[in-house]
Amino acid sequence: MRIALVMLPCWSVFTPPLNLSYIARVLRQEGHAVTVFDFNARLWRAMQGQEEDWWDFAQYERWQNSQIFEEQTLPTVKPLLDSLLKEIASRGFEAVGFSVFHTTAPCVRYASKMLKEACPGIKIVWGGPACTPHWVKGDIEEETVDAVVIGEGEATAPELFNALAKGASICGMAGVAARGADGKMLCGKKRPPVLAHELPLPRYDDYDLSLYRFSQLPIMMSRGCTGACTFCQETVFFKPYRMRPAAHIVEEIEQDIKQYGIREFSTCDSLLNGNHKILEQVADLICERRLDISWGGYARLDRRLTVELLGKLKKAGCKWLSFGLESGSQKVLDLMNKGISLEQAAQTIKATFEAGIEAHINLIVGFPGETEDDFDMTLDFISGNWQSISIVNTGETLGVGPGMTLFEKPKAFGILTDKLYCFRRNWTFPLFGLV
Ligand code: B12
Ligand code: SF4
Repeated sequence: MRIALVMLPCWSVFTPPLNLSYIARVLRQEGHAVTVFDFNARLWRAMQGQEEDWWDFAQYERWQNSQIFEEQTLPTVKPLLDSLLKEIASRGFEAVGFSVFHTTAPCVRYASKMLKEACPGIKIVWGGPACTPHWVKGDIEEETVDAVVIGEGEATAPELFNALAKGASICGMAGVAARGADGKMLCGKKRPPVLAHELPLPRYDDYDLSLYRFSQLPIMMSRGCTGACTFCQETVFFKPYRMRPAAHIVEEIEQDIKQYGIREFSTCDSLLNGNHKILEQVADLICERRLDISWGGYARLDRRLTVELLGKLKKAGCKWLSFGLESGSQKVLDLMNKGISLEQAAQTIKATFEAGIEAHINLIVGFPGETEDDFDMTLDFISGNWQSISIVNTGETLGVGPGMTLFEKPKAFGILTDKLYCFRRNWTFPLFGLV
């Protein structure tokens, strides 16, 4: 089957997308003719030079909020976007796969409708972290999309596209949500977790690597997380936590250096230190093979991140670790089910700094039950540990979405609004002093 895989705005322009690289490889293994289009990066480049960078953190609402997208963003980007989409429409693809994040969703909806109109018979497939049954139901029933891959895509996508190529039924296929005979959404059962070390290594020959903001490549050493924070969807999406064997990770790093001459890596793990033993082996192997690389990533404030291990990570090129501290109030951390103590958090941040690795911290504001006093404690934690903290990512107010415990059991957290299904802006919950 002739398949186009497409990334639309707005997603990170730091590196080529890892998800489409994995999906492209497994589809090619099945004999499909796959072309990958990173229209996100191409649009970003084409729009350089405007006053504001619409790919900047502060600008995501332009892409994420459907109303703002349609009324303000689309009128500006339409000529460019349409010319890119025409590239797909004119090349006879039989199916198009889009990667859907909350930040790409309005644009994906627009492109899906446009391509269906321009190329009757074309099959539209979505996959990505925003694709939960709850969220895609309307799009499936309104025929904006023919099939949605729910969860990890590497096992589902080959079976799905093989069936589409044969004109076979996809209804009820594991890992797929599609329209049933009655026009209603039907979801197949969940698939077992993907073992990334059994997959072909992702490649980046499809991309113009000069387009990206940094000369970096993505790499994912593990999938999932060992935590179960009540505001996080991660544990539902990539479940359970699994880390690739160290030798397999290092093989990918060596391939990327050899193939693309790039020595800087952007890790796509939700949790780098879910298996401290393998992480240490990775560091040892990188040093043994003198790979001279740099990298950083998300980690948990865990006491097993010892001074010794941090020293090894530093030698292996780790430049920064980004920790989900979230709050300086133990009460709020417990409500979040973070599983960390503030004392341990302070120790790990200090040890990270002393090992020569930048410690970044991420905060969440507006968790149900958080009061102004709790927020003051967060400020106190930062001022008490500022010498060891390199960056404080303030993020935005708490968002609530499918998969999160907060979403599934809102009443348990005193959330009274029924307008939960939205990210950040629209929800009507007051910031402090919650019920
Ligand atoms: C690394 C990362 C970043 C980095 C990206 C760096 C880079 N290399 O470019 C940075 C820090 C820039 C970043 C920023 C943001 N991020 Co981020 N990020 C991640 C993280 C940790 C990894 C992303 C990744 O590459 N995953 C690996 C790939 C393989 O997984 P995947 O994309 O889910 O793809 C699989 C499936 O979804 C599916 N699939 C995906 N696409 C397709 C397409 C088809 C056709 C098919 C069949 C299947 C399929 O198959 C894939 C393989 O199994 C994820 C969490 C996670 N572990 O995934 C969060 C995550 C993607 N980020 C998220 C968010 C919210 C953001 C921000 C909006 C945060 C913010 N407020 O600023 C920004 C948005 C960036 C932007 N410009 O638009 C959310 C997205 C939620 C959602 N539902 O959309 C996630 C899921 C975290 C979370 N649990 O909340 N992020
Ligand atoms: S530690 Fe991070 S990735 Fe893991 S469940 Fe908590 S917030 Fe999600």
